[in-house]
Amino acid sequence: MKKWIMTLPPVMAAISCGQEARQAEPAGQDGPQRPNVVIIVADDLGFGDVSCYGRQTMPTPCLDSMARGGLLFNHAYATSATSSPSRYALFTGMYPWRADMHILPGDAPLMIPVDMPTMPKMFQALGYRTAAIGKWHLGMGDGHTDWNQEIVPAANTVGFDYTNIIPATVDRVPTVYVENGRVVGLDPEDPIRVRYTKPFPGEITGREHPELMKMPFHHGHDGTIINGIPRIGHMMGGTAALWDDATMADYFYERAEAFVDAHQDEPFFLYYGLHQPHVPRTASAAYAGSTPYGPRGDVIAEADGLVGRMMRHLEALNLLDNTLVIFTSDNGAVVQDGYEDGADTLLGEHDPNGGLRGGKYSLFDGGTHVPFIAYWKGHIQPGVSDAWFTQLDLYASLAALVGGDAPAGLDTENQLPVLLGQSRKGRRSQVIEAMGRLGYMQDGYALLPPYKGPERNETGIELGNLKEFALYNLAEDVHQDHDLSREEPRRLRRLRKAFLKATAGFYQPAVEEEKLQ
Ligand code: NG6
Ligand code: CA
Repeated sequence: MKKWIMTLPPVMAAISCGQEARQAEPAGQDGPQRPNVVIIVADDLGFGDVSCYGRQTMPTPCLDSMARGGLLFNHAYATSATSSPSRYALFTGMYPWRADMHILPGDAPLMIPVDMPTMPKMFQALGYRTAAIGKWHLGMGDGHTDWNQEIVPAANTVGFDYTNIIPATVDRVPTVYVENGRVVGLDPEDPIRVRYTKPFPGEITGREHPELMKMPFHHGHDGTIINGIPRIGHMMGGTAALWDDATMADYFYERAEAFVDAHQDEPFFLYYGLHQPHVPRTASAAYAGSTPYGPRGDVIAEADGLVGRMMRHLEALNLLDNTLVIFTSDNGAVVQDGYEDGADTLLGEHDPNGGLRGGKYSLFDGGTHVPFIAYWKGHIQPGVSDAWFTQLDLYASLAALVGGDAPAGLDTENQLPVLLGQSRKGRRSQVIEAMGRLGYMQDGYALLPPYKGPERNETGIELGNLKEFALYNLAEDVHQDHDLSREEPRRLRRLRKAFLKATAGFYQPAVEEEKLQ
């Protein structure tokens, strides 16, 4: 049985990122107290999609370089197997299921109340300049947004001085950039209308005009066709403001770099949400066709290149030893997520979830077990950590780092020594969430409660809807093949009790109550 302890692969001679992360010196006591913090979150990038985790099928030279100079986490988790809940937890330090978070449509209201404590507000309170650039997916406005006016409340109210974001996902309308609560490039003579209920009269949809699609849909995604790509939802107008899918990577990178440039002399916090490799996958000209994996591979190469560019830029500004850079993904990988882009047929030997069971949407480990690298030159000793770390803890951990405040009562815990590689004793337990279903992990074991529902969804991913409580030893059984619930009844009882306590009232039993005793 494959253990989940992995080592860094040797430097791949043939593939270079153009930047070799320098060896960090041991963490010093008198380092900067207010380092810049950059959190880069990829969208649907799997544990196996990053080659420093040991698989060479999908080369990611820049991430590998970052990992060689930083700390590579073997057991890092998102709270959720989809984007909106996962990002909610990252920013608020609260479990997303407490707020009934789910995948949001593009016209959803802002889901983080304006008076809620957040990680970016914590940075702001200390005088940091803060920005959110790229994928957002936490809603904006009050739920009755007029996209032609200033959007109130804007994403800025979460704690960002500057925002330049896409409202939801690349496959959802409105397909426009929103900068500080205003649609970028909007022509008032051509107002935008958005709705998710039904098509507008005269709208060109994928369902009615498949002949106009450059990228056909496989499931869902039969709404408005924009740039030849059918999306989820319905949109009219706003032609001048529509984003160009193929230049989105550069658009956001340039804003991220400009933000860093503008604030290089003061502490800054940058959340940079990469839109790759979420569907629809449309690589920029420099990466289109650059891998044998079709658009999915191309946009992973692109995302990797963007990380490399950012690292090189920080190095050029001489900021690497004063900037903690974190790279991770919002949830596990999915291959076929709604478009006919060849990702499934071109996969070959590549396993995007790196041997984990399930993937995006799943309660199995592939849903929430994500790539995670922490890099801080001179402060984080390069290496590999087997400690268990969750994105939920970034809020309290970073607050501890910079002397900020994470109020009591949040779910986030201070795990700074783990994040910095000074302790290998990670978090002991975490609730996981996948499409509204809850699971639990404790001391290297995963508990999957029974749930009604299909075994797989349209993506082909196993969702983890089991008939009875199942128990897996993640350390011994990476792929969760052996349910230990009968062999270890006492442990099962213990975890079930802890799970019910941790989720008090939120778990909806799918089996009769007496079976839970
Ligand atoms: C699903 C979409 C999927 C993706 C996902 C959100 C369909 C059939 N599927 O509803 O394509 O957009 O939502 O992904 O429409 S996430 O990573 O942002 O959570
Ligand atoms: Ca995602």
